[in-house]
Amino acid sequence: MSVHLVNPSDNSFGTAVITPRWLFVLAAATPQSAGDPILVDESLEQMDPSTIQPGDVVGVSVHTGNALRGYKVGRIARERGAWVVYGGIHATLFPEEALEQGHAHAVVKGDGDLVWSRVVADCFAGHPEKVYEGGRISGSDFLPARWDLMQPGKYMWASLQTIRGCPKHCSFCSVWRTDGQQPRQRRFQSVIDEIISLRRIGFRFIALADDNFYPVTLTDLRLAREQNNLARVEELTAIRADRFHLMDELAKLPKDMVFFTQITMEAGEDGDYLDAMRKANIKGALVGVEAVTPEGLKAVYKDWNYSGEALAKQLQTFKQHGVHVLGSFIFGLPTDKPATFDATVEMALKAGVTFAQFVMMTPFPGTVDFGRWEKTHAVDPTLVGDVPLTRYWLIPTEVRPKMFTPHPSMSADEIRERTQRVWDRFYTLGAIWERSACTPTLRARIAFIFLSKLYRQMYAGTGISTDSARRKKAKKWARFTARQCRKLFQAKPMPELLYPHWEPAIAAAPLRRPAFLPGDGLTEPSPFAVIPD
Ligand code: B12
Ligand code: SF4
Repeated sequence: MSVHLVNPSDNSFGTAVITPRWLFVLAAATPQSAGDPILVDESLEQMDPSTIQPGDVVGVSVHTGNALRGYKVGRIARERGAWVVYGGIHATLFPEEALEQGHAHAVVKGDGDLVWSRVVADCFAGHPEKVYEGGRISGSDFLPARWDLMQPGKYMWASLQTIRGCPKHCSFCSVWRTDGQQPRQRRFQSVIDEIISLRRIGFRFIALADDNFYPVTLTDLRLAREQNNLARVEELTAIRADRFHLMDELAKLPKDMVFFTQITMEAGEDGDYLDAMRKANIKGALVGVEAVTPEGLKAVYKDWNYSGEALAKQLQTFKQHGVHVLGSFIFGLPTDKPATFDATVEMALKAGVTFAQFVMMTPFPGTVDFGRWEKTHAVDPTLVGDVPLTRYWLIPTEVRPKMFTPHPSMSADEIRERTQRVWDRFYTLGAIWERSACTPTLRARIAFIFLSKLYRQMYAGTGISTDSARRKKAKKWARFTARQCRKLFQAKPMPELLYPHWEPAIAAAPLRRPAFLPGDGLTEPSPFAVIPD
């Protein structure tokens, strides 16, 4: 009996930009008695149903965007006699739906790191529970991933998590509700060990798949001091100190490493933090700009963000400190007007952001926006076929609308077309070439151009376009570019790189080390050894 873990996707490119981290973390959480799990990432290639045998356990992860494909995977697996278990953000929010539509035997809500071994054991024993509460585990329980099970040569960037949760409460985001507002920091020793295991096998580009890499702002600290809340000051100071400690350790890693993370704009006020990021080789960050006007920011509960001239200045500060910005902008907010599109792209160009994404307002389940929108459909629900629009992820992709919430003055098509034009304008070859001047070598400049074009095709060309011919062309192009890009990201493996010796005094709990790579000639602890304090 085997354990299979499937990352569902309708689009298989043969190569992927970022590793789906859950796959390799759940692999680490799979009990040794079950043997090595079989990992299938459908963004590379589709699952082969014939590999599934009766009595196997098939774990499927679903977020809202891939739920429909995920449910199909589960149904196929169940037909073949396997135990089917769902997890991930969407299954956490809609366990009943996964049971019904995905023919699940069980659903895991929340974090899988600790609970998964029990689920597998229950399935093999023939009596899984319907719903398991994985909960929000503490940072010291985050598992390092089983990178030794990754298909070689398929991914450009590895992904790694240093923190979960976000103290903010943006209206379009579910993270603060599902992962919680209390930041849960992983122990830096465990982070560094895992990075070393990745560098050893030739990964030097790593995405820090964190909700918010800047959990404590200077304003948070100032307010706590002004309120004379000493306990809070102490708590915030400790979280902040831990971040700096992590960055100090990152700075000691091989100099060719490149990290990328997600952060709030307030970090722009914190020169010390940005400098530490730069020293730690965190060379880029996704910054949620969302809207360029005060009204737009208010609409998404993000009025602590800057707008206008101050916004351009704030974003430029990142660059001045050596941290490149991937600006993320949302279109389709009720406050948007036709002029907003040009104003946004002009702001993105003026602020000198290195990359930008322009996403269309989507009410994701678990968000404040979704709750409001769902209420408006309570009495007279709109149906597409027999599926309510408020369950849009269950509508077949060919007929699924591209926008769901009506805009007060623009049609969905107008917003989509204007958004497409904004992508086109930001990613003209001339504009990319100009931005690529930030790279040190010609090779890096070429990599930058390829990556910009790939990003544009993968996210805009295959996503917001309603024209199926254009979508098909974009997919073909993205597949080709992805292959070329991957080569540019390859690095020479460094099997000689040693794990640091961590002083037991620093370690508060047993430290799990990532699996070492067989044949690297180094005497290292056995895979997943628990190192005693
Ligand atoms: C890193 C990240 C990305 C990266 C990398 C994606 C990748 N290839 O991995 C990038 C930047 C590319 C990205 C893109 C997008 N993302 Co994103 N992303 C994240 C982020 C910050 C972390 C994900 C991660 O790797 N976590 C680390 C792993 C270990 O945690 P995990 O996936 O939650 O898995 C744990 C549990 O959920 C559970 N689990 C998960 N699967 C399973 C399966 C089983 C069987 C079991 C038992 C348990 C289990 O156990 C795991 C270990 O504890 C999350 C935020 C979040 N908190 O989830 C958003 C998030 C997943 N993204 C989100 C969105 C909306 C997007 C985009 C649509 C954004 C956009 N508009 O373009 C795109 C979609 C891309 C795509 N087609 O998939 C939303 C999803 C909302 C939803 N309801 O689906 C999230 C939740 C953020 C948010 N703001 O709300 N994303
Ligand atoms: S959008 Fe970013 S800042 Fe806002 S709640 Fe989500 S993770 Fe936090």
